[in-house]
Amino acid sequence: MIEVMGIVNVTPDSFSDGGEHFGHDAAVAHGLLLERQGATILDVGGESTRPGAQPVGSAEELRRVLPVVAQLASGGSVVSVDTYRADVAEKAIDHGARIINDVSGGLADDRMLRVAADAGVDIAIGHWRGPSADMYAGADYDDIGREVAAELSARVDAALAAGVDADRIILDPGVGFAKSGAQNWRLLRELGPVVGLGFRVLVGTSRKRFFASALGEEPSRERKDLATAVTSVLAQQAGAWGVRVHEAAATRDALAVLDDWESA
Ligand code: PMM
Repeated sequence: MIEVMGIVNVTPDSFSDGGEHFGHDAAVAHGLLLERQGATILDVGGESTRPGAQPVGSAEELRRVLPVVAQLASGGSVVSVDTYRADVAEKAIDHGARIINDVSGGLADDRMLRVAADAGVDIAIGHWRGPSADMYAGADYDDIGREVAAELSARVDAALAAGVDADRIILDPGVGFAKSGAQNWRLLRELGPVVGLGFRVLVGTSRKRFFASALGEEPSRERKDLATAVTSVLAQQAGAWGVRVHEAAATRDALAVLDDWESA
């Protein structure tokens, strides 16, 4: 079965009642819940990278994520840090993170790939064409599967040149990053060129806006999680190594059904 990366957001919503300490405790508790549901990696992030989101700055990001990374890692969880800032990645690694999850693939901070190389950790390199605030400006493709693979391949070259070991590289097609709804669907159908690059492939569809074409404008979380579980199955069939999800139980169940289907 493929890896299930559970999303642990440490953003102001999780601080909304009871203050910061409560926010950190709630995030840790949520991470442990995701593990009980079957998550094998916990992805801790302190800044939203959704379209239109505004950056928070590294001091604030560190304040949000470090205590959560430290507590989950010291309890034995495999922790990744969802950041495009090299200093945040570096400090998170010092606090026990074992994977850098950079949606920009090192493009947002030119020190990132060296941080990954020096620390000898895994790095997930996302397909990215610019910051969240204006990412749709780059949503223009003729042959999306091949273009995304070619751009990821260029980031692989940069990572190798920075000294990252090839077997530390994970590639992510960046669903929702500089892609329209229809382009996301097309990319998921055309994961072959990305998988064909020969690295582990991580796919993040969870609760994303592109489900609106299937589910309508404001589906409930439950419906989005069911849709996410379906795309988790399809991603595994397409050759993915892992999926990144907000809710792990539905995806685990769906993957278990797929395992029985495939092994029968
Ligand atoms: N998407 C988001 C954030 N981090 N990381 C990876 N590796 N892949 C993704 O697709 C990805 C990510 C944005 O979605 P969220 O705000 O729901 O976490």
